[in-house]
Amino acid sequence: MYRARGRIRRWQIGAVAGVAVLTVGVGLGVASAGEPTPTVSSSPRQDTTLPSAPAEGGAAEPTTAPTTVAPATAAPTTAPPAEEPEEAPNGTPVAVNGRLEVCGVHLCNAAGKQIQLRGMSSHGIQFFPNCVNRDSLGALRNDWNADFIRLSMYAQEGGLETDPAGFTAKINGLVETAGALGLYVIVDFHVLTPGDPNANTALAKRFFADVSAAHADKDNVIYEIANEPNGVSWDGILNYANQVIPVIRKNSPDSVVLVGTRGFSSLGLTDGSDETEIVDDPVGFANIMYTFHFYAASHGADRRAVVARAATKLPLFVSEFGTQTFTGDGGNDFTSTDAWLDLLKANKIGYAMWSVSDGRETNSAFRQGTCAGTDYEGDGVLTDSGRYIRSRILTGIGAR
Ligand code: IDC
Repeated sequence: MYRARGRIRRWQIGAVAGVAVLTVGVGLGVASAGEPTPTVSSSPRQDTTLPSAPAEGGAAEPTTAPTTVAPATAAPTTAPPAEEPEEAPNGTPVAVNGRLEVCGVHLCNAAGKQIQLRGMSSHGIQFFPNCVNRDSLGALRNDWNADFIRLSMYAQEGGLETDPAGFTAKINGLVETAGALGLYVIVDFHVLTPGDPNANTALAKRFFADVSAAHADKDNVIYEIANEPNGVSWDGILNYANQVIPVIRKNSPDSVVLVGTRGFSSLGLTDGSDETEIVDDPVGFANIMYTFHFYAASHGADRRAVVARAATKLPLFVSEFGTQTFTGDGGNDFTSTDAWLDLLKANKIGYAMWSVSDGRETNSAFRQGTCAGTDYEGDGVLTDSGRYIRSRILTGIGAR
């Protein structure tokens, strides 16, 4: 279990490079979705150091900048071997921030400080089974300075329903891999078609019972119970949430849970509604956040105004956005995306871009063919949207 060991200062990063961690190999040459062949290894592996701090506002500010990057061959000197596999590596997002909690309309770290988590969403795990692995997650952490990965487990379209045991094992392995790297994970139950999550309640209960049992005492797991409800009322979403959340909370009582909103997680806007239906009738559990999704070439200033207003009343999390139209393809609109990310930064709303994949659509952050290899670092493997979001996550200030 990857528990945070408390608040680690940025300048301590590098002191314990080369720790032994329990790693679960996944996505290594797995040819078809649903047939994961995780290999567990307890052999020490080198953990590279981080270039800078994780979640904005989360790390204690250093009094001195990190000075050295430990060589890849550095041996651990101070780490207690028996305990190390249970700890997030020093300086990583989970080590720095620990267990998260919803505080008012924000997300707070274990020290009670408001933080904005910045990360990436996978594409459908069944569509790109090889793109999320230790190498790509290592690049997200080390080379992008990302705080988390969202694992999109489609219910349909060749996803979970076709092989519940296999896909659940795959997700569990990836949660372990992310935890060993000190990354947070959003486990996304990706409902899309059909849009009424009540059509998938039994599958969701089983999935979340298994996943939350496997990771009950970890600090790094966030649960997203319904990606984009559509064609369903807020009452219908509440009905589903009231059945699924207790399943998760039975195993992991303090976990943060993200709830999809009406109209493809538009806070109801796509259906001609807005956030007031949620404010008037919120989910009746603690540590809940509501998701809002945008695709920057389709959604502009009018929706930003609603999000700015809703952010004063509801804990929001942008668990998915794109730089293109809602088709996930076509030209990128980086001007609109800039405006969105500035709004999210101003309100400390966490975000994940769709997607960690190497397909033909413009949402793919990696160039075609990247996921067949092991090299995910630098600009060279990235598409236009990939270069853009890496820069935004790295700086957090709008430069690119
Ligand atoms: C898209 C994928 C595309 C896939 C389609 C249907 O990019 O390859 O064929 O889903 O599975 C969403 C959804 C997300 C969509 C994405 C882009 O959450 O699954 O991915 N999008 O269309 N909501 C708005 C946009």
